[in-house]
Amino acid sequence: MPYNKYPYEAIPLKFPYNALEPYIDEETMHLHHDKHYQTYINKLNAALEPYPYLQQLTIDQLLSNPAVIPYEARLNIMHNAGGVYNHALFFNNLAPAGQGAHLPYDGLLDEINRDFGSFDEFKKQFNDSARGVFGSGWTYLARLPGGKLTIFNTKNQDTPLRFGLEPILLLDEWEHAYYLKYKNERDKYIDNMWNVLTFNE
Ligand code: MN3
Repeated sequence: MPYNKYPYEAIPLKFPYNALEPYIDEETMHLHHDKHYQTYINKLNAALEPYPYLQQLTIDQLLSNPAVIPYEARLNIMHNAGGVYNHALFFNNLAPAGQGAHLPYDGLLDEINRDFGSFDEFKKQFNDSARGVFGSGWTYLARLPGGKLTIFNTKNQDTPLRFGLEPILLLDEWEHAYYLKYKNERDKYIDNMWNVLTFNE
């Protein structure tokens, strides 16, 4: 993912805060982007401040190789770097309904058909996986080192990078992502998100 290095800054949304209505409301987008994501940015910068050599690494390098981080700082840096990374990717794979690529582009569609049978079957498996997230976490579509696609969940702010996987699409299942609008109806949020999830080549 093309992303800036330390000191990190929040990447602005590519669309107005109300552009995902009625699927995601404007207040949720403000809180999610300007407060939650920004807090991860602030905490990551603070956590990296004492470590000049870690500041030289990209966020992908940090997340792919936690062993380079001193043990006493590792959990905190991995949590906040994961929060920055996951949210940057998540906001980048959203677009207003009717804009952006809400269906996979040709090459990816071929891979999805190959590995899941069809796009509808892929969505069904992704939704099933998302419904299985217990507590706070994410559901990912990612590419394994051999090229095969896979769907899996991560806990808290974990990312697939340390397993050598290439992220393609992800869905935020933390309550802050949906609770204002959907309350306890997380399944409805998951279904509705297909109107605004977008595939980037
Ligand atoms: Mn979130």
